Amino acid sequence: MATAVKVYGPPISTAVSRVLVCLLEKDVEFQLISVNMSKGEHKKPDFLKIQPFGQVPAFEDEDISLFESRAICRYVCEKYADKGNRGLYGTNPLAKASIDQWLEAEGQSFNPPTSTLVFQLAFAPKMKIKQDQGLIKQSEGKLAKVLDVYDKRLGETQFLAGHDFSLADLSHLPNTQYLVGATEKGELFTSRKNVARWWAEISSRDSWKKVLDMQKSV
Ligand SMILES: N[C@@H](CCC(=O)N[C@@H](CS)C(=O)NCC(=O)O)C(=O)O
Repeated sequence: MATAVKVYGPPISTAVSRVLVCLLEKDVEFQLISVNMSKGEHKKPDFLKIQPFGQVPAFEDEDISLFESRAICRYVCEKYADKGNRGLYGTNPLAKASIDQWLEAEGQSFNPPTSTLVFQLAFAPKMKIKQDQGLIKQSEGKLAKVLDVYDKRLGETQFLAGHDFSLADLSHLPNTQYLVGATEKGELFTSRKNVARWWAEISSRDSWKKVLDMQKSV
């Protein structure tokens, strides 16, 4: 019998929650293992054996370990192709390439400004770190340009990679949730008609609601 895969890290981490929502979509049993980041557990030698950069998440499936949330999600979709949402990472080369294209757009274009904004606006105040207003303004400008591209695309197709919800959409959930739910920058999303429609749809998936519940229960 297959054992549950292991995810190391707190569910409030954007990268950890990306992996959790993927596992829930794929209906893959998992065990969430706590890593006390305020005590620096993610920088300890034992943890560095599975995540050499000292970041969360780390992931184990039987005797293999992986890091980088998007790589873990791709692995989960391929390894557990027959479980849960079978179309999450496409079922033919073109569908996969289209999903990869938008997944890369998320990682390369969307993530840099949004992760900066999430840190500056949602985490820095709680950590009593001074906000960098210049960086916030610059990131907001970069994000607006990315969202203009998304708004055009989402006026043509229901989801980023086509007619079906995919890993590409899923990967946007963590950062967008913080920006819409915990900062005053949600308007960047809600003021763009097609992006707003897309966000309402992807954020109301049961898998994501379960991740939000996990975040609240920590
Ligand atoms: N690209 C990595 C990013 C991982 C990452 O930045 N994790 C953050 C939490 S969301 C972290 O561990 N920060 C602590 C640190 O860098 O020391 C991924 O997607 O897995």
